[in-house]
Amino acid sequence: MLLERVTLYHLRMELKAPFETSFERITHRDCILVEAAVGGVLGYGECVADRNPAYSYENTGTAWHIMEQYLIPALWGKQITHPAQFQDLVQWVRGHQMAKAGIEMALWDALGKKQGKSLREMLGGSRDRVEVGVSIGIKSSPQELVEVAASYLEAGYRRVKIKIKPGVDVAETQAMRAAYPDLPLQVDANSAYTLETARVLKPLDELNLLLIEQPLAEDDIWDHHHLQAAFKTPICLDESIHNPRHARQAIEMDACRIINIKPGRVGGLSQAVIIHDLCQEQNVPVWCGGMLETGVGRASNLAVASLANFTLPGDISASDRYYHEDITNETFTLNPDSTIGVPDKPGLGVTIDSKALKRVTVRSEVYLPE
Ligand code: OSB
Ligand code: MG
Repeated sequence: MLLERVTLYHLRMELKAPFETSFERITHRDCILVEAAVGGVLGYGECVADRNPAYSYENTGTAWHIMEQYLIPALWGKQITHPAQFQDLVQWVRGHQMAKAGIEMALWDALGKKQGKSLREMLGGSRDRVEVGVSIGIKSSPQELVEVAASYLEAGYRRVKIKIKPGVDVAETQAMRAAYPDLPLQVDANSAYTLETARVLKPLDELNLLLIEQPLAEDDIWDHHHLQAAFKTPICLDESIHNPRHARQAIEMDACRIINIKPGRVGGLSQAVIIHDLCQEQNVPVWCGGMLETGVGRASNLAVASLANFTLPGDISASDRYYHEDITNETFTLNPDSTIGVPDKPGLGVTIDSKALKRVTVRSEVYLPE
């Protein structure tokens, strides 16, 4: 099948509540929706690069540029038989994993629709519902954090992740543990510490946490090895893992005992599956991270999280946790057992609400074969 047309949409969507991490506080979330016309069907992909180059060096501006100048042109005139083939065509483009992943997702959706197969089927997922949790941003006090967590527990979430940063870490996590002694709980520092400053986190080791996510710098797998040696709680890497080789080396170094897989961060769903498989061989559990996705990226995350070695709950909350109005007609709701159903319709299994899309689009551009 040939690629016939690509439309990029830069979206800006207001969050229901501000989301604060160690690196920024956002009230709106930006992303790029990729619409690819392939063999007469439309496939959609979500590029998770944010407005600021803070979580990653990529942002909506760089991703748009890389897609427009390199990734889309690489596909014109090429027979596309499998989405993973895209990786061979763009392998020469260094980095820019989120840009690549956005295009690849649209190809999976289009080919799934053509073949009448759901993304879960195409990826080899083994479950029809996946366990999920909620990721809670930094709050102004431990009490407020505990209250916000209470509302999510009330809504049915059975696993909570809290964001931490220097000065907003031990007291907050202790307050959560005191309020909820048996709650599956984990923390995420988004690279805010160094090996030296991370010493203050030692009391967390007594709180029976599921994991400590990405305490140190993205490009510092080795110091995570030193930190893991000092902690009994598993270290989990997020920002540090950009490809299967990083995952293999981090495991070999004992820099982490769990890996957070975000298809956007590793260059696409095909790469996420490779990392999943190599972790499975090494008995390293994985879970699906989130980037505050719209219904498009959420559908994709649910499909990938249905693979067998995604044994920890994902940061894949219900649609109503994020936006007043999503861009898909389908919304994802939380089941009473803290799971969300995996879409079973062809491709991603979602349809676009074109009016909603129009309301949140700040720029769009159509690209045709050269
Ligand atoms: O580090 O996991 C992260 C959101 C934006 C950027 C980075 C992260 C996050 C989250 C949100 O934790 C998870 C979600 O989508 O619910
Ligand atoms: Mg993280």
